[in-house]
Amino acid sequence: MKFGKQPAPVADINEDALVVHEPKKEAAGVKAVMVALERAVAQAGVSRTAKSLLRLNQRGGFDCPGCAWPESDKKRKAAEFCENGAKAVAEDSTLRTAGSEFWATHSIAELAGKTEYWLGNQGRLSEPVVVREGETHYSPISWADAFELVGQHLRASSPDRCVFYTSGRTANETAFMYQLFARALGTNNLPDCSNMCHESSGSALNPTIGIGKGTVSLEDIHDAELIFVVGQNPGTNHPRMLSALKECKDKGGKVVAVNPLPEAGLFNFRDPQTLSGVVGGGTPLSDEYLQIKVGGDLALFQALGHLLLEAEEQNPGAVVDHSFIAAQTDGFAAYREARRELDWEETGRATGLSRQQIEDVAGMLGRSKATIFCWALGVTQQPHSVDTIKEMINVLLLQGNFGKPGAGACPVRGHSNVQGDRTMGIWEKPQEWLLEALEKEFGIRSPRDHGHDAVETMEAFERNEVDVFVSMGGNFSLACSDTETLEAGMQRIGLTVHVSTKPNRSHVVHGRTSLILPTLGRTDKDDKHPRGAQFLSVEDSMSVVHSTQGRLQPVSEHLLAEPVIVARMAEATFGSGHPVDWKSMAEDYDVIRDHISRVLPGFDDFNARVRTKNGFVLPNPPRDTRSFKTDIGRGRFTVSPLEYLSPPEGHLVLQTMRSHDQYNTTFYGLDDRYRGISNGRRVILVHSEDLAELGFQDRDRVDVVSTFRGQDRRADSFRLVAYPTARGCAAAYFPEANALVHKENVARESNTPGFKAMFVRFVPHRDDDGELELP
Ligand SMILES: Nc1nc2c(c(=O)[nH]1)N[C@H]1C(S)=C(S)[C@@H](COP(=O)(O)OP(=O)(O)OC[C@H]3O[C@@H](n4cnc5c(=O)[nH]c(N)nc54)[C@H](O)[C@@H]3O)O[C@H]1N2
Ligand SMILES: Nc1nc2c(c(=O)[nH]1)N[C@H]1C(S)=C(S)[C@@H](COP(=O)(O)OP(=O)(O)OC[C@H]3O[C@@H](n4cnc5c(=O)[nH]c(N)nc54)[C@H](O)[C@@H]3O)O[C@H]1N2
Ligand SMILES: [Mo]
Repeated sequence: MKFGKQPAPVADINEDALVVHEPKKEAAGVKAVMVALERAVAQAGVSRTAKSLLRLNQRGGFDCPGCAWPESDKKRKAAEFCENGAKAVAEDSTLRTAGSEFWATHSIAELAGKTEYWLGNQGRLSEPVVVREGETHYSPISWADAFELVGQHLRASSPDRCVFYTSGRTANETAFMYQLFARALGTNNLPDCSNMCHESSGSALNPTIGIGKGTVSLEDIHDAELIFVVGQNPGTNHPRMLSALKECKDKGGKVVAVNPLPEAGLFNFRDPQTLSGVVGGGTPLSDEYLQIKVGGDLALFQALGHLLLEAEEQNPGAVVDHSFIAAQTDGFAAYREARRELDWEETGRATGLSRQQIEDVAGMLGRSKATIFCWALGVTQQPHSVDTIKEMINVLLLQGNFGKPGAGACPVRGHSNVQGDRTMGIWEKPQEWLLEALEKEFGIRSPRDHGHDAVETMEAFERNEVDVFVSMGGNFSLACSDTETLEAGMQRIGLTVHVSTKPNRSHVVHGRTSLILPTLGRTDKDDKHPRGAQFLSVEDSMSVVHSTQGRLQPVSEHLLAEPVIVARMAEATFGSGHPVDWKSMAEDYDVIRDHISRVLPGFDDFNARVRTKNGFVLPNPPRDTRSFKTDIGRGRFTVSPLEYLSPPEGHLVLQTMRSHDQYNTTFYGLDDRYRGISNGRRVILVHSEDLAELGFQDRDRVDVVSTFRGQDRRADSFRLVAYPTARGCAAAYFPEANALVHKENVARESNTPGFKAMFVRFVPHRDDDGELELP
């Protein structure tokens, strides 16, 4: 293939090169565009960059692999992209490749000593490779032999000992085939990244509003009178959301940010696509900033509910939407009773906020006739996350903020198709109707027992209850909690199969036999089919389903499309005569969509509607008809006891978050620009007064110990950095700190790891000789 010279390889991270600057107070601007273009050109060259960035999020182009924030269907800007979307595209379209030479040069033991930054930057995987028990290096294998190996292992095992993980970049059609494969085999072991992400949102929303998704459209964001942005860092993780917030502000709306960290994107946004954003001062975004303590949101929303009810009592009819509550909901009386009294002292301890601050925000809520709560991982990854989100729903129900313009619940999803994967049936706890529909459509027998979620998968590894682990994208060993336990478990599995685009840590802490199967990415052309080029579809955070089609020449001729890989794994496992026609689906994705249209509600006429200009919106009862399809047919108020995180003496509460230069476990670079941290990642951000109280200084090198129910976990050699976070709270990067998350530290009901709920203490770092290291 004639792509010219490969970009130069990268050096690994040198933590001693850490540089710390003042955090920024504004996001985006021209700098963002410059950084994005520079990175893209370095990885992919000028012509591929031009081709890919111009097709990004355009009609007939491909869906940004960055995040799940929707595109506007009214006006798409010529360059509907953000800095981090462009970086995600550069990652995908890079000209670097990691082929047989790479795997022959580096032993697995050597690769296990590299950071994720180095591994991912080796480039796109370009041919299938295998390592068998006793071997030290991966070596090439033909596709046919690779599939045969998968088939042999799956046939030799029993279905309940096989696990099929999905990362949320997987498109709808692939996801549908993949869950069908698992169920045809006989298991619901379908853990996914959602288990570690917004599972708490689904667990709270299904019983309260009857749907596990958000209830707003992009227009609602524009039209809202008041938007809360809770536990979310949109300037980095959903940069296009800033344009939507700006539009809301331009129309007179107000924004309240709730976050222990003063994230730049919450304060000021310079839209790089408008002149004023380039030369002017930008738009101030948040009208109120509540610097809450980590884990304090349940207390905050209980207090807000209390104050709204109090205001209603003083001025009946002014705040509470009684007719909506009477007609559409259940449980209001019990909720009102539970929120009648409030312990302000305890609320202060839990939130770190003053009564005045909370009253001011309650006043804004009381005056707003159309409110949206947006939230993300700051509220989904704590023991009481499900209760927190239910409490947010209580406050929305109280004012009737469903099914009217500018109002609703907006869990801002992560991976670009994580919501679609769930719609397609990637779930370890499938509902009966889905299993029946699959049986009717395909003549298979679907298993009824619930399968393993992500944390249960790790526990099953530990108990030697897994023979085969198939991973459709993702990087499970670093994404989940308790890294050491997880990696030890993963190495006991008989066969691990990774369908991937880039080398990652999970490839080098593999099962006894391990396959890496390279696949096409979002930007790649998928045209090796009897009926020509095929396209796929995705669903965004606001339930809009639309097509996605890459246009770039793949970097290697040995890549297969994901639906083809699933079909061939299934054929190798089931042999001929299986009731499902895998081959037709792999050859023509319309066949998959026809099946989907008969199995899943809301997908009638899928093939025609996905070809329309803006795709189509899935049914959403709270949004469409103000109705709630819960078991009682009504929206449900709930009562939760107050809960927050109280660390033992000498400990802080540690949250983990993303830098501005990473995509989950993939690192684009080493510049967390808005927070002012660059070149190093093993840092812990701590308030300067907490540092002083604990007897440490800025830049001290420490080992970190987390404690959970008397059991410690440890991660060595981090730098403490004085940072204006909320008191009593600390922050570190995901995934460096995942080793500190005890496997049993999870959210109740959703079983999501407590990635933002660790109790940690610091001990001065000792080097290998036991010498105390001087900072
Ligand atoms: N560029 C880029 N984009 C991404 C991703 C990426 O890695 N890079 N990842 C994608 C994925 S999969 C997801 S799920 C999303 C994640 O999007 P986010 O949820 O924005 O991700 P995090 O970096 O985990 O940031 C969590 C925020 O919550 C705050 N927080 C922590 N604890 C608390 C708390 O107790 N209360 C409150 N109120 N706030 C708290 C943190 O300070 C931080 O600002 O982004 C998606 N988009
Ligand atoms: N401490 C801590 N841990 C966390 C979180 C946190 O906030 N804190 N967040 C959690 C969340 S929200 C999530 S979503 C998970 C993420 O967990 P995962 O989804 O498992 O992880 P990623 O890092 O997104 O996966 C990256 C890998 O996906 C592969 N890949 C990329 N694009 C494609 C593609 O198009 N096809 C295929 N087949 N493979 C592809 C590449 O090989 C790359 O190495 O992590 C969770 N873990
Ligand atoms: Mo996520």
